[in-house]
Amino acid sequence: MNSLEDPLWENCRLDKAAKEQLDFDGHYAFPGVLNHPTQKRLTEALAAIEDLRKDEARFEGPKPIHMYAAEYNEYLASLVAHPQLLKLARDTLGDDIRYDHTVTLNRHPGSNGAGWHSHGYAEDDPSLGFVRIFFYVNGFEASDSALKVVPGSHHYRDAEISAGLKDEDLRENWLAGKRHPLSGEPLRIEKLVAPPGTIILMWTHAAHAVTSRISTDSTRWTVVYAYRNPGRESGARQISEAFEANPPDGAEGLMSLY
Ligand SMILES: O=C(O)CCC(=O)C(=O)O
Ligand SMILES: [Fe+2]
Repeated sequence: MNSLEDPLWENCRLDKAAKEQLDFDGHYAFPGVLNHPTQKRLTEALAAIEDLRKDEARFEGPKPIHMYAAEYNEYLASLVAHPQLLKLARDTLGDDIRYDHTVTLNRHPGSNGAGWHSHGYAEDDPSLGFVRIFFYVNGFEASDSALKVVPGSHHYRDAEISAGLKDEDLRENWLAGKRHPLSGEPLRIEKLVAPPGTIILMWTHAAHAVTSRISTDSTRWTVVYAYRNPGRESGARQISEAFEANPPDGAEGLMSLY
């Protein structure tokens, strides 16, 4: 299935103001931009990944399946080099980029969410960026598998906000005394909402967490595509040798580590 010509959205552009906001806060949301055909195809692809995960050992490809999701689903693979997605990544990172991973983040009823953490890349070299582009296909409401952020936290480029902290622990152990380096305001926790079809860009060093899935009758369907400037090892990279050797259409030149 080659989907490179099907638009993902009509209007989702990281203009100068949006880029400045992304750089200031560490994240930037485009509420409800994914068009309906894309929402439908993504939901089907993400449900197919969940089906495969029920019997993961049976499959020969790389594991865990949800962290190599593009390698298990043609539609997800086709988006790696979708021109609209690549433009968004290049408007964020500049021209020289590499693909890093496609991870599904589906959250079933009762899922526990995730405590506070950040992710790493080139902590000592701010010229090397790493952006994660989340597709919140059916969105989320406040307090129902909602993404929480700390605007400005990415400026610290701290990859070691220890995984799993609760809000109180983050306040006591990491936020205490820290200020936004540009505004001087104390750092604080913010909870986001996302209508269906929302895309959120996030610099990888931003502190984030996810609340539990409260809904009892529906899964939150989400997938993240990550891109970075080449230059360092990437601990997050999930690309098998076979996938690198046989990349999706248009992704030639994006797959290598360096
Ligand atoms: O599930 C989410 O919304 C975010 C999960 C997360 O922490 C991540 O992908 O880094
Ligand atoms: Fe995370």
